[in-house]
Amino acid sequence: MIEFPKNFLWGAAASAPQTEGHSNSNGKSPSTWDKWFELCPNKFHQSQGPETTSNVYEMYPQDIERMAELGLNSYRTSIAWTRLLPDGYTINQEAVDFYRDYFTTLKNHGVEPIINLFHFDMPWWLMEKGGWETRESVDAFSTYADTAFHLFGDLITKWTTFNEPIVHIESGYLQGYHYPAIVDIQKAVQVGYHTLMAHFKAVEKFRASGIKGEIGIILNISPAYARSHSQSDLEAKNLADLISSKSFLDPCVLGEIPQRLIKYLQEAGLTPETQPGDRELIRQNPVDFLGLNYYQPLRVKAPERPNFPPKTISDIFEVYDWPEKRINPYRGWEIYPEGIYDVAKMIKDDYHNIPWYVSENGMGVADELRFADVTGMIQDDYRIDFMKEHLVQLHKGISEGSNCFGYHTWTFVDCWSWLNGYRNRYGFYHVDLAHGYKRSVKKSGLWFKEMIGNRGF
Ligand code: BGP
Repeated sequence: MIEFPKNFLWGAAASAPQTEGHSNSNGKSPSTWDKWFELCPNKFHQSQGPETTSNVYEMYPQDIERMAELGLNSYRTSIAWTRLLPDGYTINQEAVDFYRDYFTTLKNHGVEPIINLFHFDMPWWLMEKGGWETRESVDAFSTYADTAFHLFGDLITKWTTFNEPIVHIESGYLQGYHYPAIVDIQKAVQVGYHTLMAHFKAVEKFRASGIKGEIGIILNISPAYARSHSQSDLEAKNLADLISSKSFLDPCVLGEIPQRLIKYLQEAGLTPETQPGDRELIRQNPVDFLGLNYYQPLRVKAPERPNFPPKTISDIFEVYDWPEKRINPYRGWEIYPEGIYDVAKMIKDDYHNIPWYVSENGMGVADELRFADVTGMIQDDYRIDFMKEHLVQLHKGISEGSNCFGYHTWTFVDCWSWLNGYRNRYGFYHVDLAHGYKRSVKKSGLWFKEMIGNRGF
């Protein structure tokens, strides 16, 4: 039996654009996702777009009852910037009423809301001006953040600024997965820098507001593991960690962008445009806590043909296909529970053991209805095994002193997944798109309930 601490947060995570639906109505303006879908629906799995997500906009009261029924004591979702401030400064009263009631209902059911401000959903009006490429985005985001703090600050005690900020940088400007889907390393660096500054401006606004509560950031941490102990593979591993993890972890927790990263960008001629006072802003606004999303490790090797200055990520490090890896074939991600222990240890040893929680962990599987039993319940034992294995490793990290205060899975009800639509399902509840988004609990949901009741298994 492994037992987790009392007051441990048990819950699930989601985001506004992936669950709410109603993305082109109720006063909301388009995000890049809404517009990209309108322009290129064929890019999206089965042409499933952001308008048709799980209809949480209407169904949140029943979903929250389901959360309470499973014993969740916390839930993370996001506010849609484009719903709250459709043009960037005018408040949409219908959005205020919706979010206030959503968050109040969560609290009334004993489910603490953890509220995030940006989950890949850049407003289209701002994207037309260059999005995170322009310094204007930093002020626009801090205006939005400040508005949210004042409108909902009496209901929320845990805020986060960004979910996985490295993803919109890499996916949008290096890998072609998110709008604008270009490959331009210079722009990627500038977008990254402005995102970072937007985070810090929002934290500064939060501190200035005097609102009670804590503020953090949610980062996807895929620890890098080198193919071999050769100097070039180890160098690739260090650069991978520097770019994908430390680029945000160090400034957000330690108050400084790593010197090694600054030097690397200088030598490559990739230094972003900055403003006087930026360094001080970073230094003075550390986060109170971290949310860390862990799905998979990052296996790396030295590039076959190193290229400096780099034009793409693979000029810096290449992904290594480890022959012994276990894989989730639906999502194509390696399953490596030990990684969560390494993350726990890293936070303890390198980030002064700041309070943190697992803000996402989970397994996306396609065609889950084939695993339904005679009653129709999906027997997702693979998901239970996945959670157990990760919880064992997390427990080990906590036993050795890592300051982890919770575990959230991705996700509660099946949700829409960007370009993959509803192909891979992650939820404790199946969502039947053909029958009014009807929810039905999976075996993993019942297992999670029992596990929460016992504080372990
Ligand atoms: C995380 C994102 C989520 C979610 C999840 C599952 O990186 O924060 O938004 O989508 O991954 O990934 P996917 O939906 O791509 O299968």
